[in-house]
Amino acid sequence: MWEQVIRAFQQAASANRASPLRTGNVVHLPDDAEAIIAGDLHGHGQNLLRIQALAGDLAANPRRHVVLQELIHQIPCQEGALPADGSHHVLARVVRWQLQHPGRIHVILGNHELAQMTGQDILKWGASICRSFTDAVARHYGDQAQDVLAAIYDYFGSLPLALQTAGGLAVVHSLPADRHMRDFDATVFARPIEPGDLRRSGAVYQLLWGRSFTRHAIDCVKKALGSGTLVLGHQPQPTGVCVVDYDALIIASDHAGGVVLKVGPGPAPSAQRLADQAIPLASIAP
Ligand SMILES: [Mn+2]
Repeated sequence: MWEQVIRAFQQAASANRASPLRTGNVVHLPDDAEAIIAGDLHGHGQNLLRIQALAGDLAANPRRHVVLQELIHQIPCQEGALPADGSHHVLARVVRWQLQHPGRIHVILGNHELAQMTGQDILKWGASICRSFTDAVARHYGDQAQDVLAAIYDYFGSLPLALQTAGGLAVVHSLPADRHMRDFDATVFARPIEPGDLRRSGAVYQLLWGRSFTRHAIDCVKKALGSGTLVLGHQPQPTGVCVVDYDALIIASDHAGGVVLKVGPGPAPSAQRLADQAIPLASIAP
């Protein structure tokens, strides 16, 4: 079983790196594509099933693509309630889905995958959620856990930073904080990622960890990507969706009130229009 899992992560990582839709660290969907776009998933297996149900038969719908982000780490909602993290199962299901439909399921990099693969810890209520993930992998894979983790981390390293539709709708996990805008290197979308980009002062770290979503940051990332509207994750959204400005919104897919977007070909809709048309995951039978 572990050999198959390792092989799946290796194959998916190779496919991510060699994707014909990818330029630099951005995936560009074809002109006629329709996209189902999810926010942070955080190991929510039921919501992954709902997204898969909404995506339906991808073989019979060749223009349909799916965009996912922040797959791992189940986040405790109160002190002392760190859940046993089953998110590696959700991750493995996504990777199998990717391999079943080459070039159709796109996962973009989130700060939780970055932290997990680089050993930068994330603490919640004083407990390490990165440790919780490795413990769960160790319990499940025993002696092979280190090899499985190495394959998972290589897969994380293969993930693009953003995805864009032909109409200029871009999906990116987060934006740099205002205090980093002066030194943020926006060429990171187009050039090879260096180890320094992943460290605290690096461009990938800044991009994925910022929380302020200011006008300045939105404009900077839109300009770097050449995009019209940004779909973001990262910030928890109790109602599933939050309009930041006319051209930026946040969605979340990691709880019972989460949503997804379904976007057709054509010019990127406004953030408000996308929010109005967001699909509650609870409305989809898994
Ligand atoms: Mn995040």
